[in-house]
Amino acid sequence: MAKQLAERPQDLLALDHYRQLHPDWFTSQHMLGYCAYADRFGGTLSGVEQHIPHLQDLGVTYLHLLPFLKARAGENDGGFAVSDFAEIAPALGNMADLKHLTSALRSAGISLCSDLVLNHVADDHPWAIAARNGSEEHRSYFYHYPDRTIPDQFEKTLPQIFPQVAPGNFTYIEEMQSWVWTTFYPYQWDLNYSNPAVFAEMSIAMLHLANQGIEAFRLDSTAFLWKRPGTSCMNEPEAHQILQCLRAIAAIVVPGVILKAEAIVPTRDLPPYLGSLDGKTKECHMAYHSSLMAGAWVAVAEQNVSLLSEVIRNTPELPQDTSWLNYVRCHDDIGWNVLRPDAANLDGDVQQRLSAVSRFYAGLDGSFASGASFQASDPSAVHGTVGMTSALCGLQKATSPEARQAALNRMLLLYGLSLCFGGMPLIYMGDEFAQGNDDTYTDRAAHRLDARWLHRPLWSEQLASASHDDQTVSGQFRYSLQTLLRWRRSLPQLAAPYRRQVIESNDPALLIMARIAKDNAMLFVGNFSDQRKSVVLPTPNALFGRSEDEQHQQWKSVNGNLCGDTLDLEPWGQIWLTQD
Ligand code: OTU
Repeated sequence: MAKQLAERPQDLLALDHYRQLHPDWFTSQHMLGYCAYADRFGGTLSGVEQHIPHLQDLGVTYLHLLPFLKARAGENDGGFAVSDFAEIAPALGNMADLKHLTSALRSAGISLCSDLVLNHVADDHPWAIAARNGSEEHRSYFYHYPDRTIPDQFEKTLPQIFPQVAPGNFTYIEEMQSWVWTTFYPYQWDLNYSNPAVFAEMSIAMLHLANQGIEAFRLDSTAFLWKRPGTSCMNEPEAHQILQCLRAIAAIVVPGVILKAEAIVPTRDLPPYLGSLDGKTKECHMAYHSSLMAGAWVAVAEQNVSLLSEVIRNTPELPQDTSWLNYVRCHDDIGWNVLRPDAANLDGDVQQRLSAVSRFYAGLDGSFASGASFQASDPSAVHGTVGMTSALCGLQKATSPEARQAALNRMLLLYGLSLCFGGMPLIYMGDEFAQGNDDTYTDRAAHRLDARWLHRPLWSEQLASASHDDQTVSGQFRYSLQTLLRWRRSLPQLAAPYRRQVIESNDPALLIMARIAKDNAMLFVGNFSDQRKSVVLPTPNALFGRSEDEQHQQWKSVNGNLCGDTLDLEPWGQIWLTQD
């Protein structure tokens, strides 16, 4: 730690100092994320730099570039099989390019977020090679078993992530005459955090990258860091302790850096990833809210907000200086199974309900969507969904102007919710100009077996330039999205710390969510249906539990039209309201 601190550049020390004085810097309504693969977005790290004006145009302040470190040759899970934490993937550039990129971004007000793949390394990482070559020291970096006894015991309670192309959680490695723990692909070897050397190595990897100007880390697969027989080996207490130690190290050496937990787990399992409410235990600064994301898609499929509202009601209050990471789509599949506990609180059969949603987005049962199913392990699991936002929202199948408008409205509705929810919203590359699926992935050997590549298209220069023309579909979407983005920036009620409340309405397709900053509230009203709706709003006084005799205030819609207390919403429409 001392060595890394001594090497920390002056400008980053200054940033550390500023952020220690403003520990809530990432929670404001001005923060906006953008997520892309470096190669799909800009070709190389320098190519990404060329896109800074595009990011600025959207108001982006945080760029998450998916793994750009040196990865395994051939199949490498989109870079999530890292073979060197201190080297850049040669096709993307080198460390000097990374430094250049981080400082160019910083000058543009954009923080660069890098993945830190904590749970595993590639089978050609020097640690794995040394283990194969007989180094006892390096064998102890991994979990390895001479026969199936212990693996079989664990398998009884372990989930499967890629059951069709990577069944099981262990891989037999000839040279080691052992079964090695591989939760994800067989070429991703799980790290053994019961060996302190592993934690030390990963801490150094983090600090070294932070010193190149990385300002945020997306801690990949955080749920899986500790193994305990008889459990799913997810969310174990020791996994949280590892994250807390990592946070402490970051706080000491690189306090300007934030940690984001990628834990795709049910809402009820999320709070510990953000530390304790009293602030005594600190863990990550941010966490993905995957149930909110999945719940919003359920509402669109079912034209019913019951499950989405339940997720919002179950969303815990945040500890100080922490925030949600909200998103509509990301590079992974939409996993429906995280919704099981929330759905179990409601009427109906959970399995049937989630399976129907999964079928809907695969384009079955007369649906407007053009997605596909992702692998599932057994009949008790529901298939995840792959596909770009625009395809899942029906743009691909739309043949009439009305159908196109409905698709665009659905996309905006999902983005609108993620902008209003509170936390940092993320735009997934291509969504800003309504880019569709990439059906060509099956032509590429390294991608063919993983359907998530359906929604990992190449940056489209053609759509990007079309999006400057509001006569095109891309332009129409971008123009509307940018309007929402502008509204959001102007509304301090939308900063992460303020509380939210779902307001019951008697229409199952209407979501009315209030964001309440002291005595100043805003309302997000979303129509999750293909029917026009008229909505009677509670008065602001009712929202604050005040008597109606008190000073009378009215809602006004953010785009300026006074509307009294009854609203008309077009199909899939949304209205944002503030107090007069
Ligand atoms: C994460 O994924 C990454 O986001 C994936 O892209 C990687 O494949 C994976 O880790 C391995 O590094 O388990 O807690 O599609 O949602 O694998 C997170 C399934 C994970 C992903 C899941 C996810």
